Amino acid sequence: MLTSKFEDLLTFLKNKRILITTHEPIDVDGLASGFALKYFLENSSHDVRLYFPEFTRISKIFLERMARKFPDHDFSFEKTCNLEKIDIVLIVDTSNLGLIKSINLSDTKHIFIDHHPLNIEKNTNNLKSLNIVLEDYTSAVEIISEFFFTYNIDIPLPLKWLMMSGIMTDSGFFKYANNKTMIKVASILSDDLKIQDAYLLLKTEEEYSEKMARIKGLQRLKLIQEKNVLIGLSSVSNFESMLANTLIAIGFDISIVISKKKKDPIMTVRARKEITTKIGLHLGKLMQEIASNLETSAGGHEGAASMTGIKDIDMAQNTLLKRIKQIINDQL
Ligand SMILES: [Mn+2]
Repeated sequence: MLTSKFEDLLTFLKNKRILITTHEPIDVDGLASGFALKYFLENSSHDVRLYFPEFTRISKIFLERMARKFPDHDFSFEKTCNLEKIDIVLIVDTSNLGLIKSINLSDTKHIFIDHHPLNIEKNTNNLKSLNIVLEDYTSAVEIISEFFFTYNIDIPLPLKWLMMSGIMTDSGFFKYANNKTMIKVASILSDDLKIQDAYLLLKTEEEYSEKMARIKGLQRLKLIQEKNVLIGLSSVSNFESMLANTLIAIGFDISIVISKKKKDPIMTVRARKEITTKIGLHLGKLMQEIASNLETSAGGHEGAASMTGIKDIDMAQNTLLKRIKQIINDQL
């Protein structure tokens, strides 16, 4: 099945000018997927550009370390892009155009290669039949690695490092891994890529601002109990995902954190696996449903999702809380 999808895509891409990009800011999986796909397509003589406008702090540090470790590998990419010279955009690690803020891709033909639930309503320039969206993959770069395995293309060592790192970060260092993840990992690891070394390359010290955000977020914390389900609400100006994860780590079943950043407010939500399974909650889908009513965009997985571009963030938080309470009361 996957082979025929790949065949269709590669046939379509022949002689086209291709741009690869991902969500912004770019995380390690997006970064790894972009570089790996660019290499694969260049290796089969395609005309490819890679557009990376803005990284997360961790992926920026990671890329600098990779470039130092492998000075001969080509880690080049473009920080600006001219869509006039592009025939098709391949979007990796997201299927939500709302998460690509620096350019407007809605008027350009594009294809998604992603592991999040598909989000393409009102989107006419998406070539739907060519999308490769596989939700049972823990990272996008695992899907990209399938191109190499399918066509028997050797993966250069620097790309193996990128792939391992993408898989490790997106699987929460294997906490959310499934059997397929581990089989893929086994086929990527080699004598010159040891898993403990990959950990070291991703390890970063927490910054002062990050610690402050966590402490302030905990000071503002509000506990809501709905039928023994513990929900934590808080707000920070930055590091909302980190705080949402912290709340789950300290014992909440569900955490909703908002960030009232001046230009682009964000709401992020997390839930424990036991609770999503128990009450049939899919945060990615629920957030998309709420986002479509608020004319904004959202995306994510079963246990983690976020929404951006919200006009009234307090109202969005209340709406989400109300819907979650409703689901809890219906199911428990
Ligand atoms: Mn990903």
